[in-house]
Formats: sequence, structure tokens, C-alpha cells
Amino acid sequence: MNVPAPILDLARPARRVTVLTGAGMSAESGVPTFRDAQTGLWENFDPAALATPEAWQADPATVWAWYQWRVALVRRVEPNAGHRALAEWARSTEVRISTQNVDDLHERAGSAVLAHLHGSLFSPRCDRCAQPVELPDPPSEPVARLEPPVCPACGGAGRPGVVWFGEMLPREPWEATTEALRDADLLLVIGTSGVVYPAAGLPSLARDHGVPVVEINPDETDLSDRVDEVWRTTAATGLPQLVE
Ligand code: BV8
Repeated sequence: MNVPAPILDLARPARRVTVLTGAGMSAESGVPTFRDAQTGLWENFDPAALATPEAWQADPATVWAWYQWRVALVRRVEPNAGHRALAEWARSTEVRISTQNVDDLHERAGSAVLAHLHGSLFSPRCDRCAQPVELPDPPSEPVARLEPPVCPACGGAGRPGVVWFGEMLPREPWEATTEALRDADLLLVIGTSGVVYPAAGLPSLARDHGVPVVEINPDETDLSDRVDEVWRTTAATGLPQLVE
């Protein structure tokens, strides 16, 4: 085991651990992060431009096709050893996961997820009346455009159940997360570049409450100089060692 001693000293006695995960948590499962190059049909598209209300207003069929490509991709992959380690840890410690990710890999690894701060790929809703809309199966092959589903309640268009840039975060997940930062013994920040607000402000909020913050990320991030300890490792490498 080569978990850095300062991190072991914080994790071993922790009874209540809050975990904030970003796209890097799912990277070793094969889910590209926002900064990874997109592939195939989407290699020339900027995710940050597609994940906006403006893109949706301009061309819902292109945005819907991109999200359905991501649904198909997530369904094809498996949780990695990092997801599984967090689920294992929860058998002996209170582990509260708040994720920026819109995939379901924490859940499929057996974790109960406290909050999806940016929504989920798997919960489309009507763009007009906000009623849930059934998620259609994605096409077997990626397509460049795909008409979104029609809301059975009002005939509006079904939209991805995610939070786009420029949209407010849903209140309940945000409040549950800030609550879970107040009384934690430790905040683990895993696989996020700490660029996107307000989620990127959570580590500082934890420290304001005297909660030690550990970053697990192979690369330096915008958060690295605002945490107590840094472990330059990946989710699937580090977490199983931390939890064993
Ligand atoms: C908001 C869901 C109030 C969608 C996402 C101007 C106008 C409007 C808004 C703003 C503005 N300026 C700033 C803002 C606020 C904006 C923002 O922060 N922009 C940034 C870019 C500056 N935020 C918002 O708009 C938020 N809402 O502020 O509302 C408001 C309203 C109106 C006007 C003003 C304010 C909403 C943000 C939510 C956006 N939705 N996702 C979808 O998925 O399609 S964000 C999305 O990108 C992800 O959820 C993630 O949070 C974020 C970053 O993605 P990535 O970079 O891929 O992932 P990550 O950051 O996690 O980086 C990967 C990391 O993993 C790296 O560090 C890498 O080293 C590491 N890694 C890689 N491999 C591994 C690993 N780590 C561990 N193990 C590995 N194997």
C-alpha cells in the first residue's frame, strides 16, 4: 500500500466522509471527460458549447443526438475499481457522494449517491412543462441528428435531464451537498478540474467549516492550492488502496 501517510492519517479515523467526484472518476471506465478529445461524429464539437441552452434552442436534434450517444456509451461501459472501492468503503464508513457526473456508474457500483449536482443522462424531462419524459433507447449507431422525444403530457420536446452551462443547479442536490460538507470528517475531491462553478467552490466551503480536503487527481488542478493534501494518482489506482 503506498497511500501517503498524511492522507492515511485523515482517512483512517474518518467516520463521515463526503466525496465530490468529477468526470475523471469515470475516465478509467472509458467515459471521456469534457476536456478529452471527443471521438467519431463528435470529434469536431466542443462539449462546453453543446451543453448549453443556446445549442439546444438552435438545434435540438443535434444536441439530443449527442446526449443519446453518451447514453449509449455509458451503457456500454462498467464502473471501475474506484467506483467499487467507494461502494465498499460505505460498508464500514458513512460515505456521502456528490457527483458532477451525469452517468450512473456510482449507482451501478453499488453506491447510494447523495446528489447529482449536474443532473443525469437518464432522466430527460419536458422542455416546456418539465414533466419526466421516457428515455428512448439510443440508436445502435451514432447519428449526427436525432429528433428529441415528444412530451406525452403537453407535446413539448423532451430535453436531457442535465444542468447546462448558464442554468441554475437544482436546489435539493446543492443543499444536500453543502449540508454534507458541514459535518464531514473529510472531503475527498476526485477527478475534477475545479473549473466549473458553483461546484468548484465546494472544497473552499468545506475548509471554511474546518473540514480537511484531499484531492485525488493525476494532474494539477485549479483546486490543488486550495486543499490540505494532494495525491497524484487516479481513481481506480488510489481508491482501492485507500479503502483496503
Ligand atoms: C451556474 C452537465 C448560475 C452537462 C455540466 C458566464 C455565463 C454563464 C455562466 C457562467 C459564466 N461564467 C461562469 C459561469 C458559471 C459556469 C461556469 O462555471 N463556467 C466555467 C466553464 C467557467 N457555471 C454554470 O453555468 C453553472 N450554473 O453557474 O448557474 C448562473 C446562471 C446564469 C449566469 C451565471 C450564473 C452550471 C454548470 C454545470 C454545467 N454542466 N455537466 C453535461 O454533462 O453535458 S459541467 C461538466 O463540466 C461536468 O459536469 C464537470 O463538472 C465540468 C468539467 O468537466 P471535465 O473537465 O471533463 O471534468 P472535470 O472538470 O471533472 O476534469 C476532469 C478531471 O479529471 C481533470 O482534472 C483530470 O486531471 C482528472 N482525471 C482524468 N483522469 C482521471 C482523473 N482523475 C482521477 N482519475 C482519473 N483516471
